[in-house]
Amino acid sequence: MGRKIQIVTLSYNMQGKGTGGASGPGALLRAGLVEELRRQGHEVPEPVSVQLSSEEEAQYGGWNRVALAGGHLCRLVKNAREEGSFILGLLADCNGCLGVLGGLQNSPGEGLRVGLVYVDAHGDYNTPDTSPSGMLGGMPVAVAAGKCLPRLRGRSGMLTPVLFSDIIMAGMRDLDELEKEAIAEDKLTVLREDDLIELGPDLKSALADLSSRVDAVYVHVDLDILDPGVAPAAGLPSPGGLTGEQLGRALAYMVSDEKVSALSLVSYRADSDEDGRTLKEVMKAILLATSGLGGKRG
Ligand SMILES: [Mn+2]
Repeated sequence: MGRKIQIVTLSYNMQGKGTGGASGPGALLRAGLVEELRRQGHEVPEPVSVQLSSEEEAQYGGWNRVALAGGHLCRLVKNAREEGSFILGLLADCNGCLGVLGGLQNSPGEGLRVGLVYVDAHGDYNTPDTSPSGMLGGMPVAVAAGKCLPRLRGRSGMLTPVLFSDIIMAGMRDLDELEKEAIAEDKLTVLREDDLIELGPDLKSALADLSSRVDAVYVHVDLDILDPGVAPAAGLPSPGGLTGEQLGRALAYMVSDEKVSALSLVSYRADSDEDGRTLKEVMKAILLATSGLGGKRG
């Protein structure tokens, strides 16, 4: 039994359009993702893409471009939700999580309580005053949680921060010291890599608890959760991690919960995937994940 799946792409990042992680969405579509999803029995309309206007392109630069793109992403997600679609986001990087969260908070209706499952090798929980690098890409969960950069959060369409209690961090293996402290202080739910691989009891109970509290759940996946040994062209490579198959199985379990309304895969750097190995691994993960859509979890 299939679902209506709306693919939403975001091909902009801090470097501009279509390079690095922003090259991933187009490459996944060219590799036949839409056709594969239809073959699984899903109804898949033509993908929709974030497109900045020429005025926006002209002012595009710095962190503001992330906010502009986030606003567009929010509207695309909101529209697709109103049509009853499950959202499959193919996004340049983790900053895109803000626009997806915004779209879910706004639809259907508005002011929905949205939970976040954040699957990433990193915490992305730095604020400008804890970040060792100053990179915005290390902050999106902190922004979503209301700890910093409120303008960016608002421009991305978010009506309210995601509550600490409604955030699950899964599979982190590379954390900065102050970030680790903040995750503990804010009492975010943390799942280990093994919980994902084994679909362990902690994963199942954390998801069930979250799902029972919120109106909708967003599952965000930075593809650097994958082992760089099998997927070197994904995110910010860090030793360890999952195979595409392990990731796909964990995601299939998650999306079989009907509160899960959106799944994004981000930072596939197609332009450095010389042998196409990462593409294969990412496609495997996505198609395993979507095989979990449409059924009800027992
Ligand atoms: Mn990330």
